[in-house]
Amino acid sequence: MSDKKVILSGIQPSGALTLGSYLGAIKNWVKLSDEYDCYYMIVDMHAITSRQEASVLRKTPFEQLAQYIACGLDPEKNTLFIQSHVPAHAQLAWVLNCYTMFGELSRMTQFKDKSGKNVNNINAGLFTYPALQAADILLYQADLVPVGADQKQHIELTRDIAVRFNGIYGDVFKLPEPYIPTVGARIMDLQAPTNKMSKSEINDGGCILMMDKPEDIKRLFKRAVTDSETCVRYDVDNKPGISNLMQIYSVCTGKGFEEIEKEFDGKGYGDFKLRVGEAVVELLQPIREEATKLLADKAYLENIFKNGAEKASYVANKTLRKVYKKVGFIEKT
Ligand code: ATP
Ligand code: LTN
Repeated sequence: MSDKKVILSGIQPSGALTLGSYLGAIKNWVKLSDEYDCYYMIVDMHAITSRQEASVLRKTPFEQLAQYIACGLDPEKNTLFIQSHVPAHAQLAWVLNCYTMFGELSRMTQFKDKSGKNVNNINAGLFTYPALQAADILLYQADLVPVGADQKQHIELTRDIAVRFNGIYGDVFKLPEPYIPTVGARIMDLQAPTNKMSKSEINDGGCILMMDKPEDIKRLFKRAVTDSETCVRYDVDNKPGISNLMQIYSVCTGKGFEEIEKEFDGKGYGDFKLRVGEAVVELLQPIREEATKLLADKAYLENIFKNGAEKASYVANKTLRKVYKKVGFIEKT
């Protein structure tokens, strides 16, 4: 194993990747991938906490992997794998469930959010979701977890669980830090800019998918909700639509908010929305083309999953063995 610091992160195959998944998470995965020893997962076990169509779940991970690679994650340098291919995730999750408090899980915003939206399927997996996420992270002794702002609370809980466990058994787990972008950590729905853009709740016209066609992307930006002023100015509370578009434009172009305000000074929202749409097309078009090519070679993708699971299992099992020993489980002979 290398002595580089370790990164781990994951995305659920609960739908097609969005501009939010890219700007909030994958962009940083790529940025950090040379410097760190990286594990990037497709968390299918987390995805089934909401009902998934099996025939779709059989395809989405391949699409997601093709997009990870097209974004710039080299499968030779990064360990790319499917969560359910590494049984240690489920095994450690069970143990950690026993070191995670009901009260802690009850306070998780994602649980409150998702259970509120889906009252007919408030299953136990949705409730204990953060214990599985903690297992994902702690198995690899990750230093850093690059995620969007919505996941900060889960990383904090992971640290609390690790501290509790280490307090009883000694230094078993490394304490991970979240790594959240300064701009783009919470991309909002284009039609409802006070809601997070989300792949499992596709609001009509509010969500940009990474594989959307250029003409569709431009059309959706043209229709994006703004406000009754005509001034491009950053003000999240009073101008959530414009502020969201400014965030998107800022991460796509590297320009700061003041520079953007100047660029569109005296111009209408129409011009601004057009430019944001074009900037997003410039960003996503090459990714879409590359992902489409990669997706045609299923055997290549399957092989990446196979190698990824092997590498990941090796590291994960080391931590799991240590945990089993510490809690007093008898070693299988
Ligand atoms: P779902 O709707 O299925 O719950 P999601 O669209 O919220 O999913 P996740 O799989 O939960 O996406 O998240 C993948 C990663 O992308 C996480 O690190 C998350 O914080 C980040 N992310 C997701 N949506 C956004 C967004 N709108 N803005 C910034 N980051 C985001
Ligand atoms: N809960 C995360 C996905 C996720 C994850 C992880 C992120 C599952 N396991 C481990 C970082 C590290 C989400 O984005 N909803």
